[in-house]
Amino acid sequence: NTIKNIISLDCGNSSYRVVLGKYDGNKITTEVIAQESNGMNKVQDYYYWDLHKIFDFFIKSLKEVLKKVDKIDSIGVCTWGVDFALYDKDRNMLSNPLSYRNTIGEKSLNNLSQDEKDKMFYDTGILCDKINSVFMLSGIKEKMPDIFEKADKLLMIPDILNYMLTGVMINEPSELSTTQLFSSITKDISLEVCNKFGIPKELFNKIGVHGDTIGNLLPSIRDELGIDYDIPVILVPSHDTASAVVAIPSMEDNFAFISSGTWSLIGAELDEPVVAKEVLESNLTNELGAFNKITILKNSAGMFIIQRIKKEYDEITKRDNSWEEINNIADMYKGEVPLININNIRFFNPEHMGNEIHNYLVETNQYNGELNWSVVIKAVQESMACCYAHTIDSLEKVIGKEFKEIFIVGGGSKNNVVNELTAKRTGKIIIACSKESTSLGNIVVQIKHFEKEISLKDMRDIVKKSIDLEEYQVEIEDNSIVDRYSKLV
Ligand code: LFR
Repeated sequence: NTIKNIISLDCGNSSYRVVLGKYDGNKITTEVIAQESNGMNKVQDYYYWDLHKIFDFFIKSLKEVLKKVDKIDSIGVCTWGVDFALYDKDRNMLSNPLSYRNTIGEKSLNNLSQDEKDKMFYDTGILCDKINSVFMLSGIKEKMPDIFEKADKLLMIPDILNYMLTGVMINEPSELSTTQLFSSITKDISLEVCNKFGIPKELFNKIGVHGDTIGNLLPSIRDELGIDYDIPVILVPSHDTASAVVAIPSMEDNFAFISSGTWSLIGAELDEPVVAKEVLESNLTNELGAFNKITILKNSAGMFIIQRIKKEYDEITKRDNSWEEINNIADMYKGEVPLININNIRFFNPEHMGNEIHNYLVETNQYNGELNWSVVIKAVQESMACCYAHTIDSLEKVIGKEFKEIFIVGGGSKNNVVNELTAKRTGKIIIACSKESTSLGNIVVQIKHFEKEISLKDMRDIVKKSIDLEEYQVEIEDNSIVDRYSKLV
């Protein structure tokens, strides 16, 4: 068997990376070739992403890959959800993509009545959420009418990178489902939602099929890389959550997962969306996963809060503290566990996270005194685990299945304190998978280009052979803390 060298370009909110996967016909070994931190740039009133910089990094990293292997066999792109850029008729990007942490779209969401929000859910299977692209688009329409009027095509973040690589404009379906302009029920653009917000459906391109080739690397990029053969760019599930879920080595249907990164996506994989009142009431949403599967999940704040705290604490202590040190600080606190609703809007993008949490704890009489980092970090860790337990409980009710185990994937799966607390609060077996699950999922889907008959189950079988799992299991004694958390949300 010859080895296939498969590349994942994986771009998260906190960092982006290029991963080389070597597939030998049986399993995949992965190597992170290069990684850089990502972040929004604030210019005047808005937060933007710098896609050109990310693209440049990708090309440089491909050069690094070519120092290690003779040939690159294929490439796939995945990134975070909801953000996009608009292109004019001449295919020029009209503005750098805005970040979903802008508030520009909030007004059009706040203007909706509960009935209107419910209708949008019943049309699309997607819960109305302030970050969904439909609201950002309405905001652009109102606040940046020139841009909106010139817009001819809309590309989501991974679609932009695919376009930069191949010159082909296509929309990938799992990423599209984060817009709420696409229905997970009909698996097509929702005319109802487009019409409601005056968004022309013509903005969308052809919707791609997972495993198909989008196009080959542009000749100019081939020249720059110094190669004389075609490299196909494959359409993988390019929403990072969808790719990460592919890399869950469960042999069961409808398994539960937490995809842990900047965000925590707490959910289960299903064959069909559940479009019912209970889903709405539990704040769950039916996103599209790989190969038309559904990932029913809650989109919760994740490591973002603790990452912000670490940054603030690093600034005060004027050093780069390790995660272990951060965890040890929390351990120093021995009093009653303080809790915050991690999804409270206050913690979405505050000026100073530590102060915001501290103030909240003081206001809710859970703490008095000066800002105490032990208390703050402890509150976040415990509240995350409680949020997971609370959400898994509603998920079990909604889909009528009790889970024995929960798979954790993504960068956050290496936080053993949160993993252990999650085991304690849920009473389930927690199985931590790969830190690079998104890339692994991206890579394993590309195998379809070489082995047309491969199924999703076969892909998971390959993943299972390729990674080591770590299990956490803890006896629950008193779990009233989860009830205390449930009262906050
Ligand atoms: C995770 C993720 C979530 C999405 C959020 C914002 O990285 O893609 O699924 O809701 O980022 O885009």
